[in-house]
Amino acid sequence: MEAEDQSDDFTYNSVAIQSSEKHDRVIIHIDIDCFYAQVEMILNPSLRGKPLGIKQKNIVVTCNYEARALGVEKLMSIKTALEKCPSLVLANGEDLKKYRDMSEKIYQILQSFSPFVEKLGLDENFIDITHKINKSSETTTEVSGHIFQNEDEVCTCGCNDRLKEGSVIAQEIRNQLKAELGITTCAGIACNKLLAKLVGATHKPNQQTTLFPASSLKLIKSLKHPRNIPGIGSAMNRKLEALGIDTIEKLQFTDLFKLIEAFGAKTANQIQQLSFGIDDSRVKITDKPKSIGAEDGFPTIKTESEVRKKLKCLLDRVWELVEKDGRRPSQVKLTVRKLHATNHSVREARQTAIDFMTGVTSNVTIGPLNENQEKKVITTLMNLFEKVVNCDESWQVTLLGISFSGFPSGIESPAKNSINKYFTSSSRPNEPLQPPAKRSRFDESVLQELPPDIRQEVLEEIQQLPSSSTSQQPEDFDCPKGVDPQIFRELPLEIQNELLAEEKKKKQILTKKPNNLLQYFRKV
Ligand code: DGT
Ligand code: MG
Repeated sequence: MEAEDQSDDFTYNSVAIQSSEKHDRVIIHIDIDCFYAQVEMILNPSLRGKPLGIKQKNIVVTCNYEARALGVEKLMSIKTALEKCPSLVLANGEDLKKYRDMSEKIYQILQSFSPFVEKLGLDENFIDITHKINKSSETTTEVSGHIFQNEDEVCTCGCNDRLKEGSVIAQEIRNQLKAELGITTCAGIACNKLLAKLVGATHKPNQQTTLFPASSLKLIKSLKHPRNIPGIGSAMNRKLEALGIDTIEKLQFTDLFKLIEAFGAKTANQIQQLSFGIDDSRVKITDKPKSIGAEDGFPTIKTESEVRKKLKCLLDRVWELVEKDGRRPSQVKLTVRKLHATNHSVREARQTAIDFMTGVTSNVTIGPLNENQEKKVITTLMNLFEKVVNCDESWQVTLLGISFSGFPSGIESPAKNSINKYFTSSSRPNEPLQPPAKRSRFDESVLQELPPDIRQEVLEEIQQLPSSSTSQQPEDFDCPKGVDPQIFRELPLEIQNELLAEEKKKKQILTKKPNNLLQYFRKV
């Protein structure tokens, strides 16, 4: 396409593509300000007001805004950070537990505003509050916080009023997070996830910004380069650059067939839509993890008694997480990394059923392991160990991991499952807990209040919930090979996507199948 043709086509194309998108949703994206640093300052208020960096190995993974003002940046080496800011105070951020705990508390508060909360890594959440917007409201609400470059263009579908109301709810959510947890956040309010995330980052820290759909192209074009679109990771970006696509506008106007050749039809369509700010992926209710575990690496271990000792420490750590989760596992898995004489290491895992809580019904919340139960788990794990390592010969291991899975399905643990919690009627408190027919305990009146398309999706989701407590849930989710799923789940989403993109690339080389756009704005 000739350069001089582009502006006309741009108007035509963007209107054509935009008109295909409805503005009927109100989505809030919440991102915690300098997350790890805030947690450290909350736990140790004497750090407040000082430039603070959080270190993992030799990197400052994040820093507070005082440190940023003095030139420290996220992911800077400690050496450079200290050169920039000699007064930088460093806190060790290698134990993620405190961040995980705070993340969970944040999630609980968000869920009290809407059941439609999607957690991204530890510090980001999308909340769909469309069903909370008062459609009959005649009073014009003022926007709470900033408006992204509004030039009084008003869409006729009423979205501006809905988004204004959304901004008031976003402010309430952020106020509550501050009041209850002392944590400050940024929020973006828009009619889809992509735009909410992008607009939330335009005013930082501790601020919120609303985007009216008429300004969405301005926002997306302000990103300039396709790599700045969430969901376009480095692998995809390299491919785009190889095609000469190095601006958002070029991506918008590249012939779709050219993109299809490179990425496959689905991905090609999605990335071109994203380049116009269109994202119809819905807020996917975050489910409980399918497995809970931890791994520990070390120089070498050569005796069974050392293995036993390590497993005991690991079990203490992992069981604390299982207890917090509240569901009873029925499977345990042991992962071992063996070091061979040739100095190469191999990971192997074995899984088995555990019956150490026989007699406890699946609806009962679990507690700490007693001595007998602990012994039983360790014996089970040692049996698994002997399946992986031939203990009659000499051996060395450099990593051990324990993970529990096979949790009861959501339908059978209503108090713990977000969607169940929301839709379970509280009007029949004395009804005995019976194994329900699918959907039978969902409060139909709440369902009726939802917009029809969301209601349909929720109903489909409810139908898909597994109903057997004994069936073992699949362990795998989208996690690259060789990466600890627990750690992977907690990485920032951009990094998850990059790893997934690399993994996908490897698979494609093997299978020669077309590419797909990743997890980020996946339509479920
Ligand atoms: P913000 O949102 O700009 O105010 O600052 P943060 O610190 O909240 O940054 P964000 O939202 O990108 O990431 C959330 C937390 O995740 C951050 O506090 C530290 C951790 N994190 C971010 N990027 C990386 C990374 O590349 N590696 C590791 N290990 N952790 C990271
Ligand atoms: Mg953040």
